[in-house]
Amino acid sequence: MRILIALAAALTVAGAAPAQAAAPSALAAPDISVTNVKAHLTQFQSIANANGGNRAHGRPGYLASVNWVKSKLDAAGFTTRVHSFTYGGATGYNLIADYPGGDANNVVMLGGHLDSVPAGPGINDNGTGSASILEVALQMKATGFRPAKHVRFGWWGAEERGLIGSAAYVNSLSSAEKSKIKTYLNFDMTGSPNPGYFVYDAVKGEFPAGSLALQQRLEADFKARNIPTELIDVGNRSDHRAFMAAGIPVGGTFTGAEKIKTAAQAAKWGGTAGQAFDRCYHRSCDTTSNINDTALDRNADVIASTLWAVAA
Ligand code: DPN
Ligand code: ZN
Repeated sequence: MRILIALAAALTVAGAAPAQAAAPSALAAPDISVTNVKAHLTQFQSIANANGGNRAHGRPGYLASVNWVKSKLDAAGFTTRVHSFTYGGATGYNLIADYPGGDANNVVMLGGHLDSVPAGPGINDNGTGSASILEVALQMKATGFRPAKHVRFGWWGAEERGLIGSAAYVNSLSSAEKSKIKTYLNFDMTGSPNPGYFVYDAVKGEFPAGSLALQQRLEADFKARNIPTELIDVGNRSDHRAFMAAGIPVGGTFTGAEKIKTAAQAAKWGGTAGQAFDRCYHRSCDTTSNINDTALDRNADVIASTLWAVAA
């Protein structure tokens, strides 16, 4: 028995040799805790409650959201900066956070909008994407991830006013800085209460070359978890637009907004046919009650596994 174990151990070591030769960045992505993501959503809800019920551009709940996310990232060792712009007579803010290290000429960027509409706290739209990329960022540090590429995160202001903050950020970059960004992944509404599992359609969206590989990566990461997906033509409806316009490959996931879930989609994903993916879209009821935990969890895990693969 002992000899067999020793032999098995020797075989295991021999078999493992190629894996050991792989870079540390090839380590498996962490399983993102939905409990942690939901704690961030609770924080956004508290910020809205303390600031007139919303986190909208030009309102105090927006800047409070920026400052809170920034404090979490600063504590984890990210290099953060607030990029200001003006829109509609108010100052807007993007939060940019760089994870130290990696090839500065080869940047992977993840982003989502942090503002809500004035009607409500914006927990699904887009507390979810904001909280999920925040937790993924914190787990990079917690797990000691050392990607070969440089990783940067963006939380965008004034998306709800017409994709203003992300456009201001991209327009603020020199052409040299833009050309260093090789990938932009967008996460806007990832916990819809009657969820679908959508991946941005690179072909129908006429995304820049390189985007199809990102679409396929996201699709594969859902498939690996046995989650069926559909492609969706998101057009110009979120912050990937400015990056697209700059020729940067883009991708993203989405769990649905005002559109109605079909019977075929309900058969595939569960939930309620004939009802919107998010009945509280842009309404005061977009609170912490307006979240499907499974969708939130699955998307957060896909964000992490895609980042670990793309930035490796
Ligand atoms: N951009 C979202 C909003 O803030 O209203 C809605 C949306 C997200 C639509 C992603 C399509 C795709
Ligand atoms: Zn919205």
